[in-house]
Amino acid sequence: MKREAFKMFLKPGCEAEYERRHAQIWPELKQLLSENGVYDYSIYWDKDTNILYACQKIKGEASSQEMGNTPIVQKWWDYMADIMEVNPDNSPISIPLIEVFHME
Ligand code: RM4
Repeated sequence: MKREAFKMFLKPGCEAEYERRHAQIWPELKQLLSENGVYDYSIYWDKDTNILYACQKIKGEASSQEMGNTPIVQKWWDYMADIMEVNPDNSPISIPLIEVFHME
């Protein structure tokens, strides 16, 4: 098991919509993430900066951010692109974070 964390960037004024879409996350996306070993996955919003901090555990090889080669992830990224800062392929700009402390 690996722990990964990264930050993404929400467009201003989009927090409610971001939360609404995630409350209705597509079952097929959840299933894909789970089947590929991503679990215990949380995203936190910093209201002062609109930065989204994500943390997840990974039993497999790939993090959620490395699954853009699957149609369902790409479709989700396309869906989310209007409210997030994204790359040209609509993947969210994701900056890896360095773990400096962990306690079980
Ligand atoms: C985020 C972002 C991530 C995805 C989660 C479910 O807004 O799109 O890449 O793994 O949603």
